[in-house]
Amino acid sequence: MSACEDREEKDKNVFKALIPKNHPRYESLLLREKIIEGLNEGYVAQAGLIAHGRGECFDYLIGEKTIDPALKAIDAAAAALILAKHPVISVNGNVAALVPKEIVELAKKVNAKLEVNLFYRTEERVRKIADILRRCGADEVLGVDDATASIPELFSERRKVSPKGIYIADVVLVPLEDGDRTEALRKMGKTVIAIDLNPLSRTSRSANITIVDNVVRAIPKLTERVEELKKLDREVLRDILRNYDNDRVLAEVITYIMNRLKDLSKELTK
Ligand code: PTJ
Repeated sequence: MSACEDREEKDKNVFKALIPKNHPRYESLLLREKIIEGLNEGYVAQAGLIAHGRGECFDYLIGEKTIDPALKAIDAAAAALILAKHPVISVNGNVAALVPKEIVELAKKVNAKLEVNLFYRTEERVRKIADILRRCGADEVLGVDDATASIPELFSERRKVSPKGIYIADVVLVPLEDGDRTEALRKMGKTVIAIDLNPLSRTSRSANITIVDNVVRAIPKLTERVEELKKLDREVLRDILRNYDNDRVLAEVITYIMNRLKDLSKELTK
């Protein structure tokens, strides 16, 4: 049994023993446990817990499901990744805790490189995350000993990137990102795909394509769409990208939330 399978066993047994299966918030509590476990094992940043809580709040607002605007963004993201020459998937602590196996699977499907890139970078966390990805089947993980290049005009630890990865990438997938790096990557001429539950964040507003959805739903759906869209002509994929308008999609998310809240408020007062 590989260590990745070990993790799955652990999820099934330990977490499920802690949280009663019939708990109405079972799925959500399970995700919390994964983040807490990552913190205890030393690869999730303390701020990762706060980021997760913010994500939970926005997930409530969209009804904890993948909404139509996110599906549009997923299609555009799949097209961009398939068309990319040097796609790279950036991995941080929360992603390693929530979707390690799924992110490796997506990377394989689109021939993308996996690179560990952390806001709260420590060499110990980098190594632990790389180790998790390898145990989940990654052949190569960048950003460990080779984070020798620098993203210009970026002063956080996130500036440290691999010259074989993010530095030369044309398309970068950045789940749970901070706005600064998204803007800096855009300035370098890269196409940035963000996954962020907060449609108002600077990351969401500055990425080329923003999937407003939980990474635990978005990554498997993106892999599924990649499989389907791979069968299409490249010109059709280019059309999907040409017709994609990120501001419009973000506006649709906000409208969706407003309408949902109006409906919920009506229900309470009828
Ligand atoms: O592992 P490190 O050191 O790189 O640190 C990672 C965190 C997440 C702590 C760091 O990047 C950070 O501080 O991020 P922010 O600025 O808090 O932004 C995180 C964004 O991700 C917020 O807008 C959250 O709403 C969103 N978010 C949180 N959980 C999820 C999420 N989006 C999608 N899926 C989630 N599960």
